[in-house]
Amino acid sequence: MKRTSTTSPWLWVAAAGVVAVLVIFACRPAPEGERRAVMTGGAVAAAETTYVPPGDLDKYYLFYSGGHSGQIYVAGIPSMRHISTIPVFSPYPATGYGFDDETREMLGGLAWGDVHHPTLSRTGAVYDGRWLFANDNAHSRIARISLRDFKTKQIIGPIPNLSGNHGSAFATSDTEMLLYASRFSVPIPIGTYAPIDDYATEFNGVVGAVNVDPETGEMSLGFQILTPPFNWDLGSTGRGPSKDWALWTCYNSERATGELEKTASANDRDYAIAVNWRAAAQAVADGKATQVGGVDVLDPKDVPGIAYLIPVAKSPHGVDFTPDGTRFVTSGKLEAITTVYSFDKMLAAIQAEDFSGEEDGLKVLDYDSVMEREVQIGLGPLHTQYDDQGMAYTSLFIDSAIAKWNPETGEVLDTVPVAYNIGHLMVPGGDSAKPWGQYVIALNKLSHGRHLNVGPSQPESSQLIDITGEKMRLLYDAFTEPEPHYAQAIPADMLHPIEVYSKEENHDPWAIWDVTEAGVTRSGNRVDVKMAAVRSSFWPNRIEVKKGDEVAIHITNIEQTTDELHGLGISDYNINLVVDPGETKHVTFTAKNSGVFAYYCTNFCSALHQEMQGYLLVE
Ligand code: RUQ
Ligand code: CUA
Repeated sequence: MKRTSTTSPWLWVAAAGVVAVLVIFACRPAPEGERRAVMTGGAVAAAETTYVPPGDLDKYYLFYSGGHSGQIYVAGIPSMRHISTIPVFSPYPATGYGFDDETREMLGGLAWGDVHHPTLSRTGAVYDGRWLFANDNAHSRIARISLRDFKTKQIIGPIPNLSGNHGSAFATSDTEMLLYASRFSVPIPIGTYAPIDDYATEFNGVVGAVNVDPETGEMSLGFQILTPPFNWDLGSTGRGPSKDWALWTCYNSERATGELEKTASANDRDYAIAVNWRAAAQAVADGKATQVGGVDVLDPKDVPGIAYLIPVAKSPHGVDFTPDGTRFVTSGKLEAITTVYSFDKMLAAIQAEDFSGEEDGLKVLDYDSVMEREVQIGLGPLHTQYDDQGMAYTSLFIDSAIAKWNPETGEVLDTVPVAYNIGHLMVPGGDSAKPWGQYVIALNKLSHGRHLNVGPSQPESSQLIDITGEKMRLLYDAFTEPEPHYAQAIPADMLHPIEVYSKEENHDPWAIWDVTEAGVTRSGNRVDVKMAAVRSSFWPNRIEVKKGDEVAIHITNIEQTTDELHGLGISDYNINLVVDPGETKHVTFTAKNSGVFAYYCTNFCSALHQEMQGYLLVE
């Protein structure tokens, strides 16, 4: 469906002006006075608040996305110390991730992903500490990490028909589904060709759902809803009264191609899409979907009532439900307007068929009927989080600040400068029905001058801010592994990770628990090695094979002692396994180079760690 363009030259000039402002402000260092002002609470008081004395532990786990590093980083709050790296979409030699058969297969031959939005599993819209999910913007995948052992257990995708899995992964109230939306529109199924001139009519976006098994967390393909070729951005899942709904905002409702910086800002308003995912799932169950690219796809033209469009301020960057699920908030990046919408009003407008337009079968709800108030909180408003008192915190990219405001009155209560150009912000539980409040973390896009100079690739930075008082108080600047996007945090006492894999739960058929069971068996040119690792030797400590053999090493760390890891590095064969206590791992490879190759333990495990070695002899 083609629409006539409303672009006028002066709008382009206006858009270019805003872009210029963005560029100028993006590089503004904080004046000394400002820097001092944020420390008015006193450096000593701030230090005391963040100091975790030796022997003490942090209060929260912080999980922040590593962007195109493909990883999730774990830190403690309030110390902000980086304590662990969870490899998700990229190999990580430190834990052997991506080197053993199982994780190599899970990565599917891809060497990176682009993690933006980790989401903690929830029950009744409250974090339950079972799983952490994360999206891959680059290859349209979603991963599940178990918080029992902080390891990636499953990667689903590339999800069919989905290009740019950015508006993802968002868990529904009881983690029945993970919802996603396409950032890019393409002709679907992926692999279909259409000329770019047909963008408005032949390209499509999708919003969709991955199902999550309530017991095991296993993800499976759910359904998709066809949308016009808008660029979907961040979303939010409802809770309480709105728990069957989810929303995403879009940019480029103009359906422009090329030079989006100008052309995609022509319209006065963009849209949010409100999706009744429960009604959509029911429509699929009722047989109303068509299979496209191997997924059930619903066309809103044929299935009314599953999705609606809502006008939002120009060039928005996401939507955020309030903890009670009665309101949702969007902000326009190019207009200093944050809009508070009423979920009840949205339902009433749907009931009354209060529509102001239509786009490819999607009815557009009348803006004035759905919104509750417009608030001006600062320049470049992006994302909003909530505390335990019902107050909202919005990141202001252009102002380089966080504003605290009351969503019920629209009153701005406080603003704190950040360094610099904040993207996301995160309050523990701030996207759930139960925010813990206490802190907000500013995930900043630029940090210049806040850390020691390490050359052109400057350190990334996050800032910890105390929100327990009326005024926000900057506490701490923390280095953040690149590329920080969104984060999640959960009280430390809600997680109880295991320390060893118990022998009883290891059902691997190749596992051995006594060094006497170790050995090499051959059948044809296949060689299987049952290997045990225990302080401070490998059993066997020599493996004799012939050039061209297919070799499979099945290694069990037979220790049941905390922190007693062993690694298996094989020189010149690019093999690097790390085996936790009680764990069995497998690596299969072709012995393609003849010679004698040492293998050794990579994790310092005992006084005789250095002696923990062996030889792979390839004849
Ligand atoms: S986006 S700076 Cu990738 Cu989450 Cu908003
Ligand atoms: Cu085992 Cu070092």
